[in-house]
Amino acid sequence: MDSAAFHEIDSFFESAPPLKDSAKITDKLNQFIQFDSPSGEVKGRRVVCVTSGGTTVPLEQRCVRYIDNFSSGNRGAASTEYFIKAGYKVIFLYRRGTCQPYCRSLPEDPLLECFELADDFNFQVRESHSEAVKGAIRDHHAAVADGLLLKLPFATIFEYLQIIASAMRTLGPHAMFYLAAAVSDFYVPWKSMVEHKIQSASGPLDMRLMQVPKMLSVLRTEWTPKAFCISFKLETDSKILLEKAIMALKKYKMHAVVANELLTRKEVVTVVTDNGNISVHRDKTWAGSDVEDPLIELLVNRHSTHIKDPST
Ligand code: PAZ
Repeated sequence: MDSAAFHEIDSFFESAPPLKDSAKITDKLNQFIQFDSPSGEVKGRRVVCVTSGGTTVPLEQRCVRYIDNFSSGNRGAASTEYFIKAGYKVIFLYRRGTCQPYCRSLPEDPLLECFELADDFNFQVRESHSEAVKGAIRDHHAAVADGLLLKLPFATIFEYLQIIASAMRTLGPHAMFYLAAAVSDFYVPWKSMVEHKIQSASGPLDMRLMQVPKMLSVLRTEWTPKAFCISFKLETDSKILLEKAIMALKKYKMHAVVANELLTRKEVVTVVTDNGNISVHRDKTWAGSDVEDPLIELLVNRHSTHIKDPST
């Protein structure tokens, strides 16, 4: 990376609003990494940082309006469940309000739809949702109690990149980064952002957005050179998808780039690597299947190879 790129990254962090609860987040990360499960099995486990959901770009410091990035968080939540099943500790860095691990089979408003009043004082789970609710509570509690799941929320691009920079510094060579979040490409620097709500009486809005500095190179080469890094590439135009993914693989020296199209992202993804591309499909013979199941299996195997020989 050239010095101009470092300078851009430094000025992004210097001009960002301070991360609320920064010390608490660092403490949580440290405790999570060092935690041994009651059964004593966790020590030396692999760790993955799964990012999920879209980052926002505030347009005002006292933010009323913002630009958003599409991502329901389903990919990140599903992948987290499969990583935990494969024995990983997962730092789930998610956009507030998006899909959560173990809650994918619950309805959109679980509190109101899964529960009913038994009488004036008590409530109970509706029979129709009892298996889904029991499963979600059991699996989620087990993952947290065993020290396998840490959830950290973000909303803005500033929070996302600041938390990721702290997570990087906590993790060692057995770590994986699985960067499924949809991250803003453009932003308004905090110092040039108006404080109060933009007024419509002033006529059409004319606004200049800066490019968010690309952090993937610095992640690979400076922050965690030994970690296994997977980034994602989303496009709506199938004609440019693979070309863009291959470009990202080479430019940012990723170990793999998962390429997906908006409309088919739940059915098929292409894992782009230096040794060729692999299409991963959802198993259509089973209604409850998802593409994250075979995808995580493939990436866990690749991570094992990387741990044995980090130069691969
Ligand atoms: O969150 P979701 O399940 O609705 O979608 C997942 C996804 C399409 C956001 C993800 O697979 C992805 O491609 N993330 C990177 C997006 C990007 O290119 O910025």
